[in-house]
Amino acid sequence: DADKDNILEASARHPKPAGNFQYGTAGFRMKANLLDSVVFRVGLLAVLRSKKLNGQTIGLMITASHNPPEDNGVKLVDPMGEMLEQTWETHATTLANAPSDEALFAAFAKLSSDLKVRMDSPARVIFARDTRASGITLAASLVDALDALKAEYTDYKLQTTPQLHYLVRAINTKGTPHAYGEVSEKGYYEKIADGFKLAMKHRQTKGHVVVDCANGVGGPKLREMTKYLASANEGGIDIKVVCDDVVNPQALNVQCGADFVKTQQRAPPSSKASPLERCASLDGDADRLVYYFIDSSNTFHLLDGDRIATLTASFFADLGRASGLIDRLNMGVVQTAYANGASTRYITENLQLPVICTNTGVKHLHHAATRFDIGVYFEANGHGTVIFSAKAIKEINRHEPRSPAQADALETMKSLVALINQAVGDALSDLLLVEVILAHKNWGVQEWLNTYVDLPNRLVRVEVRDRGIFKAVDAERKLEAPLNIQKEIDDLVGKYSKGRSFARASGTEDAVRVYAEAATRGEADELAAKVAAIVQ
Ligand code: 16G
Ligand code: ZN
Repeated sequence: DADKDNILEASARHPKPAGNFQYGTAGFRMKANLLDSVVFRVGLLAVLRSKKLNGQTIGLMITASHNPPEDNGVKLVDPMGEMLEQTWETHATTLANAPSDEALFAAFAKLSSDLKVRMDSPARVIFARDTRASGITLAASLVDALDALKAEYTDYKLQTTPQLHYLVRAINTKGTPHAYGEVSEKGYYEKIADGFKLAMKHRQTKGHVVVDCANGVGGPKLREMTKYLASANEGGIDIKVVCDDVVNPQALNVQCGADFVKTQQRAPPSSKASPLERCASLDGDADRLVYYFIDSSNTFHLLDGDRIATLTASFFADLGRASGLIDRLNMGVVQTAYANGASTRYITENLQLPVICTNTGVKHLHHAATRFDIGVYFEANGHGTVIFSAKAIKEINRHEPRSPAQADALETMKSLVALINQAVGDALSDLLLVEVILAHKNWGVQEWLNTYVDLPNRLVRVEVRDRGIFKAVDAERKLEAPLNIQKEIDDLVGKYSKGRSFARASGTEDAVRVYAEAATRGEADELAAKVAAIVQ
C-alpha cells in the first residue's frame, strides 16, 4: 500500500548504521552522527502513538541535555506533557534496531497491528530542538518520516525541553476545563509570568540572581521571559544572564551549567560571584536547575535539587497551614536514593511530611508524586517540579478564606499553580519558584543553606565488565544480583556512623555508580571506595 511504499522510499534516505540503540531513561542519546535513522524512526513511532490516541498531539524533542556539543538525542512526549509511556519505549527500541528498510516496515506494520492502531486516524506531532548544530538536519530527518505518513506537524524550532512539554499539554487540553495555557511560546511566558507577578504582590526579591545558562537554549529563552517580568524595583526580579553564548555551538555545557556545577562541586571558572551573591545554573535544555554561592570565607556551597525540594516543601506546608487547607490536602515529597540523607530527615522530622523514594529518572518520580495532592519531586541533580492533583486544584479554587492572612496564602497558592510547570521539571519555572519562596521568607542563600547540614557524600563511577549483572531493587537501594554482594555492602555500611551506601548500574553510561554518605568527609570517601572495590 501507499504507507509501505512511502516508508521504504523515505527510509532508504536514512540508512541505519551498525550498532544497537536503546530508548533509555531520557530517550535515545549518542553521538549526533549516528542519530539520523533513529530520529526518522522515532518520527514513525510518534505517528503511530498519535493515531493510537485518536489524533492527540505527541511531542518530539531533539536534545542531549547536559551532554557534550557533539552528542544529540531524541525523546517523545505524551499528550499531557509527560514522558512517553514506558511500554512504548520498547517499541521505539524495536524500530530503531530494524536492520534494513524492509525490516523496518515489517516492524512498523507488526506494531500497528499488535497495538490495534487505526491507520485512518489523524496523526499530529509537534517538535523542537535545543541549540546543537546537528539539530537542524535531525529535524529534517524527522520531517521526512512525518511526510511519509502524511502526519500534521508543527516545527517549534528552538525551545527548551520543558517548553515543548508545555506546548504539548496546552494543545491537548485546549478548550477543555483543564486548559493549560495559550498554545504558543508567548503563552508559556505569560502563564509563568502572571503567576510570578501575583505571587510577588507586596514582596520583593533581595538583590539579583545570576543565571548560568550552560551556553544553551535556556539563555535566549530566559532573556525572552524576563521581558514578561517587571524589573526588581517594580516588584519584579533582576536576573543577570551569563554563559549564554549560543553562537559558538562548541561552548554548550562546557565548563558551565548545572551538570558541571553539581558534579564538580564548584562554580563555573568564568563566574565572578562575590560572597553571598545568589547564583544559579541551568543545563543545556533548561530542565535542570541548581543554585550555589560562595560564603564570606570563599567556600563554595551548592544548593541542589534536594535543597530546592526541601525549600519548596517547607513553603507549601506553610501555605497549607496559613490558608487553612492543610487538613484537606495530602502533601509529600518524592526523592531518589541519591538524595542526601539529611534532606530526607529534614522533610520527615522537621516538616513532618512523607517521603517516597523511587528509581532514578524523572518519569518514576513524577509518577510517584501523583499519589499526593501536592507532590514535590526533585532529583538531587536539579530535575523536578511540583504537581497538583485534580482534587487539590478544586480545593484551592473553591476554598473560602476566613481571614486576610488566609486570603493572602490562598492567593499565593493559586499563583504558584500557574507559575509551576506541572508537565515536567522546568529550570525557568523552578528558578522563579525559588525566587518567590526566598522573597516570601525574606531569605538569602545563607538562610536557605542553614536549614540543615548535608551529610558528607561521595559518588564514584566504576567501570565493570558487564553492568547488566547488577540488578537493583527497593528503589535502587539494594542489589539482589550478583548474589551476596548486598550482604557485603550492608556489613561495611554498619561500621560507619550515619553510613549509607548503594550501587546501581547507570541507565545512561556503561558503568556502575556507587554512592556513599557518612558522618565525616573521610568516612564517606572511605566507604565509597570500599563499596566500589566490592562491585569491581
Ligand atoms: C537521565 C534522567 C535523569 C537521571 C539520569 C540518571 C530524565 C529526563 N533524565 O538523564 O533524570 O538523573 O538519567 O543517569 O529522566 P544514570 O542512570 O546514568 O545515573
Ligand atoms: Zn536536561
